[in-house]
Amino acid sequence: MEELMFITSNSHKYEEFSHAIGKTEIMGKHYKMKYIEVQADTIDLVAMASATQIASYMSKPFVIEDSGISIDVLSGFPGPYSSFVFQTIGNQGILDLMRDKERRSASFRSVFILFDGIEFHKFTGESQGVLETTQKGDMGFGYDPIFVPYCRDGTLCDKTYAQLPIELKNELSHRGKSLEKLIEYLSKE
Ligand code: ITT
Repeated sequence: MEELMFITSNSHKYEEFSHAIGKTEIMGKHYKMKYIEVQADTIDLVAMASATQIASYMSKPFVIEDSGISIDVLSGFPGPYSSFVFQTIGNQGILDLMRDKERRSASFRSVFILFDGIEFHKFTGESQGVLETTQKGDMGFGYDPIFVPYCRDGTLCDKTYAQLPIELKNELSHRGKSLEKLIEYLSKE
């Protein structure tokens, strides 16, 4: 199988991708590039618009991923604006917005788009969890220190994503789930 290019400026995302495909025959390649993201109301639309734009000048197969966190009590904020919000107010800003909020449920969504040279294919994953009241852990990236996921048995984990090594985060995470579907699809090809 040809190398599969993952176009992302985010090395952590690539590392998670790399771990997930590690046990398969898929060969990955990191194409580190920040492309201009179209702003849209959903993560799915942002992902598809970005892939379409890149495919207009890239004829080789590639994948891109768009992801974000949605906080229920804030009506889904920051959702597709997750990157901008992280760069501006960051985790402490989110914790400040959530101060005194009893309802702390949130979810991550990951959307991978595969361009196979002809067509686009979409693979999605979600993970539910709750927001911590303080930042915990130093692994991972972005909102990982404030997000406590649910474990496979349906109980709340006792750790944030930032306290889990990549293998464990991948078992539970939105990206782990979308990657599972991508890998299943590619393995059948
Ligand atoms: P790309 O070059 O792939 O676009 P990016 O980091 O800008 O890299 P996104 O546009 O998909 O990625 O932005 C998603 C933001 O949501 C990201 O910057 C993080 O702040 C946050 N995020 C997404 N997945 C996350 C995860 O697994 N853990 C923590 N934060 C995450």
